[in-house]
Amino acid sequence: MARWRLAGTKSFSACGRSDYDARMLKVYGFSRVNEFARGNTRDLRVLWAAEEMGLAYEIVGMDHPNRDLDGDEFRAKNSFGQLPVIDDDGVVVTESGAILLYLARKSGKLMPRDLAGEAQVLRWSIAALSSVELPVLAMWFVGISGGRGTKPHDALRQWSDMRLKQLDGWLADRAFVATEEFTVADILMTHVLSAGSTDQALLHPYTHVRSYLARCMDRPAWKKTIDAYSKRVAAA
Ligand SMILES: N[C@@H](CCC(=O)N[C@@H](CS)C(=O)NCC(=O)O)C(=O)O
Repeated sequence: MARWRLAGTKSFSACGRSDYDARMLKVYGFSRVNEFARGNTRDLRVLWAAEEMGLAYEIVGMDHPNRDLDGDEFRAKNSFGQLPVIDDDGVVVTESGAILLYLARKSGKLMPRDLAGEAQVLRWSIAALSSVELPVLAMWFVGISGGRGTKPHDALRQWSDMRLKQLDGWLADRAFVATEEFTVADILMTHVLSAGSTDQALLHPYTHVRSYLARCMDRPAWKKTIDAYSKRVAAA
């Protein structure tokens, strides 16, 4: 149910049709990005969620090396100049976690409707983006900045390892991280754990984490999302 166009263009190229609907959900995602980031970018979280939810949406393709994210029009939507961003008939939301929670509430999918169930999804969405993503991303960043083998890098490895061990214990008797059903928290946790910025060697000791990842990534909606992304997004 996705259509796409490039930023700055007015008509859509899907099937050669021009069926513009200003009110349709717009997902700003990469159309071109550097080789390392391609396949790992956080717009995939939103695209995966939209696919799971069966939403009709249009992808506005942004060319990162062409500095599409630096333009005034885009900066007015996200002052950090980053993707993903959505524009849902004038409701602009940035931050992948906030976007997924917004779409879940709006669609009534991938999050229970009762307060207690919703609290578990909020809890594990924030855990994915703070308790887990923070140390693994910091470790990656220090590593690529020349810090591999240094004390700060070792400390970040220990911090990451501690969180993954704790997560492994939590997942020992659970199919999904927040509730008995797959939710947006699983999209966030799966993407954090599987992204190129997470050293995959860190996951080796943790069999529950690895089987959880395999279970989530085996979902048809993820396969469809990454397949379409791979065809659409060019490497720079
Ligand atoms: N906390 C943000 C991080 C977004 C982010 O890091 N986006 C990256 C792509 S994965 C980006 O747009 N990078 C381009 C840049 O910073 O120039 C989120 O979760 O949405």
